[in-house]
Amino acid sequence: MSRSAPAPTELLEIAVDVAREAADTAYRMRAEGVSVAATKSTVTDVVTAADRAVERQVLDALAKLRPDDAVLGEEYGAGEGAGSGVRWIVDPIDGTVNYLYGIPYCAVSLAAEVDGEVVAGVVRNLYTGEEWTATAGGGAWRDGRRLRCSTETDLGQTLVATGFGYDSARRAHQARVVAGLIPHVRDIRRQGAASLDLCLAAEGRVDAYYEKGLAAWDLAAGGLVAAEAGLRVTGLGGRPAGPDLVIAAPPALFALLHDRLVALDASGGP
Ligand code: LIP
Repeated sequence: MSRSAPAPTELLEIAVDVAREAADTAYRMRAEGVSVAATKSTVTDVVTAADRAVERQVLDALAKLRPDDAVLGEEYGAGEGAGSGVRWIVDPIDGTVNYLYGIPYCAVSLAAEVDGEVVAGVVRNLYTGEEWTATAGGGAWRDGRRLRCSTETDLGQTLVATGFGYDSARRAHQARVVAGLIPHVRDIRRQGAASLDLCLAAEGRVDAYYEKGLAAWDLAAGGLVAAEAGLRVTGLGGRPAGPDLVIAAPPALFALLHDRLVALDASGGP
């Protein structure tokens, strides 16, 4: 642990204050009207002026509060900081397509890493105000209530959240994977924001989640919330959760879902 790093609870307080301000900005900008400012990896991988403005607001706030910290954001990339050992990871609007269409399932996601380990995180639905928080070892919480994941043990009764990438070849592979999975589970939910999917899994509003292609900013805060609520959050085959695959499942379901996803080559494809 870095000598100068504050306690996770102190970092969480900063994250919550900054995320609330950012969510207010995102909501206000949506109400004023939103349009596509640019596209990234494909023509459906959109960015709005709000994505950029909200991330700028977060980065400016953190620079004032913690000037020596490093940052990593979806829109402005990495900033090295001055060796504090703390790195902030921000997705200014997770669920950008939902945001563009006015679907109320999008969030500000902000996490703090100390020496490479995520120790604090907040995910705030910018429409509903639902706010999930977690600190490493301190549990996962929503609006003051401690969260515990699903206790489901039967894969056939499992509600599974997932998502798809922006590249058409990857989507074709992901469609084959979900087609192979759906006969073996209760149902699938594709809601469009990984950070929120992970938080819903943290409180059993879905039983499990998996997705290929997540970036660090999609995963950092929601992954801590899910893990602190009792879910196993990993990749496949003992690898850590990351772009190849993220699976978040309760211990009683993990092996059943993991092995089914391995058989379906869920971490493979383009
Ligand atoms: C989104 C993820 C979601 C995934 C979408 C998209 P974005 O992030 O949160 O899980 O399925 O394709 O990547 O692009 O809205 O920040």
